[in-house]
Amino acid sequence: MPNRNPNLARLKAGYLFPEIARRKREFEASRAGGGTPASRIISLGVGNTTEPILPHICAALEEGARALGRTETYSGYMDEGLEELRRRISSVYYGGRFGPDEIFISDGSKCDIGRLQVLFGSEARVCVQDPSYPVYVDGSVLSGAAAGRQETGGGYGGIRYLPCTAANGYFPDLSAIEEGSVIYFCSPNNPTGAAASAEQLNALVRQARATRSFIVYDAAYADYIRDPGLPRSIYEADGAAECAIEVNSFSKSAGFTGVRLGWTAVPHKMAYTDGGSVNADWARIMATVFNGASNIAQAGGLAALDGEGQKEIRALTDFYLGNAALILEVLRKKGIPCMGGGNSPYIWANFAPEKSWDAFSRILERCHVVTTPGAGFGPAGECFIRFSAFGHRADVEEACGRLGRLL
Ligand code: PL4
Repeated sequence: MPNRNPNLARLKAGYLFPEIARRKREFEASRAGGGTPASRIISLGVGNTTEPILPHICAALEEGARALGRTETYSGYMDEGLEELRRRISSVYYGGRFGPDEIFISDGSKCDIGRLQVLFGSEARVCVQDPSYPVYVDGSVLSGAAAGRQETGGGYGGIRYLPCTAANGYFPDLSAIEEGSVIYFCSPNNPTGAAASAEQLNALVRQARATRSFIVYDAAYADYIRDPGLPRSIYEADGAAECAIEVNSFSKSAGFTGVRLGWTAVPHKMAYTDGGSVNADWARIMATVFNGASNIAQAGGLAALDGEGQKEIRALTDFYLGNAALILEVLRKKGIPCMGGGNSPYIWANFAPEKSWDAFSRILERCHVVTTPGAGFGPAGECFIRFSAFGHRADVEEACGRLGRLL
């Protein structure tokens, strides 16, 4: 029988979010036998949208489904995605600077992050913000990036962690980036909520170019940016089109977490050391391992990018930011140092010296509120808790009341 892929053995522990769900189930089971009437568990844990898709975008999804039921409007595989959708993405997010063949439609940004490592192979030097969304590290480990290289400090078997802490304003020391690295960078950041400034992104791009590195920029929360001075895309930095891929999605902006639609921008200007085109390789990979996003989802995506759709995105993200403000307020009243929330749906709260999983358990047991332990996002997340602002308003208010009384 075949051997197990050794990269699977290199993964540390289970994937974060199923582990949280497991601990929640365990807690529910433990109190079920206790006989004490218990309040409902509320989740401020996983970043999963809760509010209905707004009417204009939802009507387009409905029409997209109906179109499949008529001969004259039926469509099958749409491997590369609707050209009009790719044009609108370029226009709305990138000022029209990219042609449709530089925008690749996908079934969500996580899926593309998982596929992107194929571009760089197992020899890639990977840098990640610490803390960061676990898929950058786990996806790289699965692709073998951690297999062939010795740890050179602060890393995870060849993956270099760039600490982002209060001491450095949640922006990493870029001098740690080695020649020829693949740098995963997320802004507004999950989990810290920090949104990088224009100066910071310019510095990141300068360093990437100086070290002949590539940036994989995750802009999944760009639509939460409210500060008009903050960049919404890596391509606002000079020279980024030569060194940066950007992933984004409709998940957190339009509520498409279950619909599944995203995109990746891969500019023609990006070239490897040997001059080969990154765009051509990405087109080849996508043509080989991906069969296109759902036609229905793309109909919804088109609507999300017109005037009415953009208003709905603004309203939906405003709603979640309203939740974030409530959570921030109660934590600050409790004297817990925290950040994020203003340009992001996440609040990053410092419970030091209490360890993350201990704080997670204490909040679950006392308040019946599920959170996400910061240690799950990397070593620099230890002693932090991430609160997600995705939830119905009544639930968030109830959770905030409990945090205020019981924490
Ligand atoms: C739980 C920085 C959430 N099961 O929906 P997608 O694939 O377009 O977006 C996924 C994604 C991409 N980039 C960043 C993200 O934070 C997310 C979603 N993260 C969270 O709570 O951190 C949902 C996590 C989901 C998962 O594993 O992704």
